[in-house]
Amino acid sequence: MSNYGKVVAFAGGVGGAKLATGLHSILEDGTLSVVVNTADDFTLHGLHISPDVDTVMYNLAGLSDPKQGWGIKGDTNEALKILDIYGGASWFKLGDKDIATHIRRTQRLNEGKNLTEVTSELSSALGIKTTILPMTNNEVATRIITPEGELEFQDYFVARKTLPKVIGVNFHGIENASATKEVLSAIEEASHIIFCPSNPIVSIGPILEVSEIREKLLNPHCTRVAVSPIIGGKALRGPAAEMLKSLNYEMSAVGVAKFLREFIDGFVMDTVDKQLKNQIEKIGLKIKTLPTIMSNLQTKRNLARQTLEFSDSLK
Ligand code: FO1
Repeated sequence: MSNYGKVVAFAGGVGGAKLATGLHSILEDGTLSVVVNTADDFTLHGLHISPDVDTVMYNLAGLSDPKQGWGIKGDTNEALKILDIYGGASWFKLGDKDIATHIRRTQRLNEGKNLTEVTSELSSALGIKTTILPMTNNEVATRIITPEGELEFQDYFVARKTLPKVIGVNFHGIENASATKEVLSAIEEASHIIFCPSNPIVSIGPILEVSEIREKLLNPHCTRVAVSPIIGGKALRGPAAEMLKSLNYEMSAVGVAKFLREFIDGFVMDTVDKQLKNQIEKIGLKIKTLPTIMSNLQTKRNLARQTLEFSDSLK
């Protein structure tokens, strides 16, 4: 194992969690911090749900449902069935085991702990040696602007299956969101910053909109590399490609590179996109083409190692 010093990864949901798992599995204990989007967080059944934090946490703990990428493997929906009988919301599939995480998180928040402290308690209890850091302890809520009006993120993403056309995106509360001291010191101490292949608009976007994080990234002291979530013009999962298009970016790795250009030095994209290399080099980024589909632990580890080697080569 080479020594990469301290590494910070930015991640949102499923794709981000996969590369975070690869990094977690090849780096020495305690050297990786994963800064996670919390703008998808919401309250349901009186419980504080942090979907992206949990997706990263379950993946790093080896507990994640391999098919969905989110939730806990082997989980059941018995509680939801009873909630449905009572007339409670059942559109957001909270598994029986998963509900324990939301109950405990909500309880500890109500007892006065902040989201960073509670996340640390939960992930330590699951035996995770990597630091999982919510991007902020303040409330931020992604709202999707559509022709029928503004939709809450999970309403758009899960209840409406990403079908409404996206006209714009708004991160409610972002102006008042402070970066935590834990996130700022992790960035200050990092030798490498890796942008995992998460939706650039609604997963990485909110992290970059936290002003103190943004400022730190714009005044870099280390190398910053992003991995494209768009392969051959499509996202493996979710609406990233369509969102880029509706916000006037190319619906390809080029659109992702342009969206992130001021925050990164290097860009990793899939080998199927190698013909886009010149276009991205023209915007001043160094490029590496690699197989980026992560279907098992070995491919997650390979992409993590090759991305860090590339980042190291940019020093
Ligand atoms: N995604 C879905 O597509 N349908 C669901 O019912 C759903 C439930 C769910 C429960 C807990 C959790 O942590 C995640 C869950 N997700 C579900 C995933 C989540 O909506 C997305 O992965 C993110 O918010 C987008 O990054």
